[in-house]
Amino acid sequence: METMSETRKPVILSGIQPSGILTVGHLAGALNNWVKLQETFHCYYMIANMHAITVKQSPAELRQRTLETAALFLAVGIDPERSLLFIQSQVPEHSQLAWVLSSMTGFGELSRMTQFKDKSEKHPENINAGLFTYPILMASDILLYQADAVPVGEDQKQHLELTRNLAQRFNYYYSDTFKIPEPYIPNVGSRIMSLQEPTKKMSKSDENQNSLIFLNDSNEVIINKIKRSVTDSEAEVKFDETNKPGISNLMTLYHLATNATFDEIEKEFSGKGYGDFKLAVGHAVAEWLSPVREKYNTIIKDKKRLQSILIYGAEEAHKVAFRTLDKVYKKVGFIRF
Ligand code: ATP
Ligand code: LTN
Repeated sequence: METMSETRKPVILSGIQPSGILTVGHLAGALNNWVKLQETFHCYYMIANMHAITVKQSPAELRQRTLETAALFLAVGIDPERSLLFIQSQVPEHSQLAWVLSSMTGFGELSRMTQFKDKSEKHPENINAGLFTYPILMASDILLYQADAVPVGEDQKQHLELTRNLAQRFNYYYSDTFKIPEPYIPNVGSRIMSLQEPTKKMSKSDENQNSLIFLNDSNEVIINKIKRSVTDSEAEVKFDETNKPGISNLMTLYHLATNATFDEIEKEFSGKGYGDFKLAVGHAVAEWLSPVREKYNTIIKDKKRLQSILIYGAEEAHKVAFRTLDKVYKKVGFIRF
């Protein structure tokens, strides 16, 4: 593999927390896009396990989820020959840069972050400092690799704006050091909603497993979850996100699985009941996800290969991250012998 530093391809960095198994929402809204970006960018794809512990995690589960997340990245088509896949905690520069940046971040700035407010409300028993300074660690993730663009969902745009502000502040105060990253919000991509509360995003930390389609769910489980999904009391298959969020969500899934347009779906199921429609969606989604699950099952069994991909990723990431951190340390006046 050519090393990142030897080429001039623009750099992409993104990450997902291993706080649960990845869902079909991640595939539709992030991973499919990550796979495509490999064609034009140098991609760093990170498992954000340090971010994950800002919410209480069981250590054994976190270890397991970290490997599962890596295996799912590979199963959907992240290619370790072209992209660097690594675990955040294995590259120490992330927390080192975060400390420097934290001395340049205002308490007021962090207090305005809506994700902090949301997560504090969701976990009132554990409003910790890590949850508060979370966006600084995220800024470090991005700035260490001089990323040109960061593919993120809407919910992360505010963190990216803070990242840009911190980079500009550092560059202005010391001298040009960091590239100012742009948000990369894909124009194609879909938001998949919870199967049980279709006005809410499908979210891997949802406690109700029936709301989620995991990327490694069996066909039978997928079909059953979709059969039991919440819909409205009418009987018309029609795309209307406001009045028919459940059916619209199933139509989005059917569209993603089969490529059929919403018009075609409406025609195909006109006059048929929701039962028939749900069954068709269940089968289509099962068929769509089967190859991912099969690849995942093979990859997760070969722990040695998985480990060596992750070790290689961390070593290469470290080389790039170290160069940036070294400059930062020099500029802030940390003595080096
Ligand atoms: P958590 O529940 O652990 O807070 P999450 O499941 O909401 O997390 P993230 O890990 O924050 O998901 O998501 C990572 C990326 O995947 C984001 O960029 C987001 O846009 C995308 N994504 C997550 N869930 C969905 C979804 N339901 N539909 C579309 N995109 C999604
Ligand atoms: N906060 C992000 C995950 C994340 C990330 C990053 C995304 C951590 N570090 C750097 C992009 C770039 C989330 O919860 N989706």
